[in-house]
Amino acid sequence: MTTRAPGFPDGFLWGGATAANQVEGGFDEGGKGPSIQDVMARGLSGPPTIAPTPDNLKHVASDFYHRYVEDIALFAEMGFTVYRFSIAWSRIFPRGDEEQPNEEGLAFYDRVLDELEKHGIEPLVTISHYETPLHLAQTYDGWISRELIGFYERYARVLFERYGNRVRYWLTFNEINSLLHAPLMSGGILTPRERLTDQDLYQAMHHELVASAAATRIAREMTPQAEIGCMILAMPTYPLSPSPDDALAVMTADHTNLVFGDVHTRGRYPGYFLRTLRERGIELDITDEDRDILTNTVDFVSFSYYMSVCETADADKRVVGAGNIMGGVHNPTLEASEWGWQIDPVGLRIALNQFWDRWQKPLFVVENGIGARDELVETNGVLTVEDDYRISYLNDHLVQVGEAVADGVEVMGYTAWGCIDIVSASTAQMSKRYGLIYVDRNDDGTGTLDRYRKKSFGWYADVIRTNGASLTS
Ligand code: BGP
Repeated sequence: MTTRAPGFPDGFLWGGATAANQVEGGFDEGGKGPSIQDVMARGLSGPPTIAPTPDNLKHVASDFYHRYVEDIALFAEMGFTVYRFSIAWSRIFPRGDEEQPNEEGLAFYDRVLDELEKHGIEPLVTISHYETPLHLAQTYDGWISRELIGFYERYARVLFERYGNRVRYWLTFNEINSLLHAPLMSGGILTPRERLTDQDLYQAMHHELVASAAATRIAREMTPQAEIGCMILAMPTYPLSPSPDDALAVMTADHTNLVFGDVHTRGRYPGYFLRTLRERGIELDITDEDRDILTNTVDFVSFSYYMSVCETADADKRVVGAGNIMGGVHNPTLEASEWGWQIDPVGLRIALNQFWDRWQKPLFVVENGIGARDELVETNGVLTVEDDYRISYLNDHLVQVGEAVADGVEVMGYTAWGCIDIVSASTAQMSKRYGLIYVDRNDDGTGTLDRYRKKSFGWYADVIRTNGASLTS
């Protein structure tokens, strides 16, 4: 094994990422209203309930709501220079359509920012991460309704007003392209997928894109030093065979994801997308004002990366397997995680190059990691997790980030997903762990919630301290 310095630039931001609904808990404290996650006890693996149910692990989650001081101190111990977290919309607007925000909710994030400042950690804030207020889902069917744009604008305005002088980096919607695959989690749309028309789904997409661009416009007016990014679920797609038909199938699959970045960086819909709409008989309600708002393009593009997939035009071979929300056709050359997500570090370099070549905007890897079952063991009298599998996953992906930097791609930073164990978004399990910090909580809700440093904790601290020079390839 040789050690090499992949040459991360000076000032590269190193850290971790979480989402409010998966880490905070305190689901009904401090005046918070319910969000869609409070009725999604099974995540994506079961239907929502009418009202919150006591088996929902997200109600306590990792208890960051009460333990953020300790957790941020642990992040600082690893040397984080950035922490990506989301603000729970329903802490700020408990129903989502009120005129006035909830002061207690705002004060909570003041305290979080205080802690980050104390440790010199740059905040990277996701405005909406899969936690639409439940009232907006139940009353408006989420983003199908144009009214959501106004509610989101008001919410964004309140955040920029309150935190604009403390937060430089903002993301508008988490994995905005997942809307087409997970309409409830991503778009607060309660109409079940089988009854949801393409017309409504694509209209919801348009509303989110307008809201995202509107937030960018508002930020420019209110807090000019802010940098606004979009956030895309990256899923590099390879042809299953060398046939041109498979290559074309890849292009079409890519388009359904890339359109979101295209609009965010170019300020208008691309021709291939207008063709899709025409061919499906979808007529979007797009006003002149919408078109104008969409021209407010982002400063940078952020994305999550966990895996790649294959695509084929051959219906018999088109067997879609497990994966991050959209899944895809199994790649026979790759290994997979325990949850069937195929591991492909090189795909991260490919995604970085593709996005850079296409959009010419600085890129930020804001989610990456492996969900695995961890075992707490005693080593030299200390409880820890010997998670060499996680170290190897993260190492190999970071080496590819270094390769992309060497390719000339502008990469702003890297935040490891679920840097502290949290509840899984897709399966709602605690046992699907991503953390460098172990949280003592089980799938049945038992556990002390105590925190333990995993082996990967010390490993990541070294990577950060050496600005990537300790990575091995
Ligand atoms: C992304 C989401 C995250 C996160 C991650 C891992 O899609 O942005 O919220 O959870 O995937 O997924 P999971 O928790 O399902 O393993």
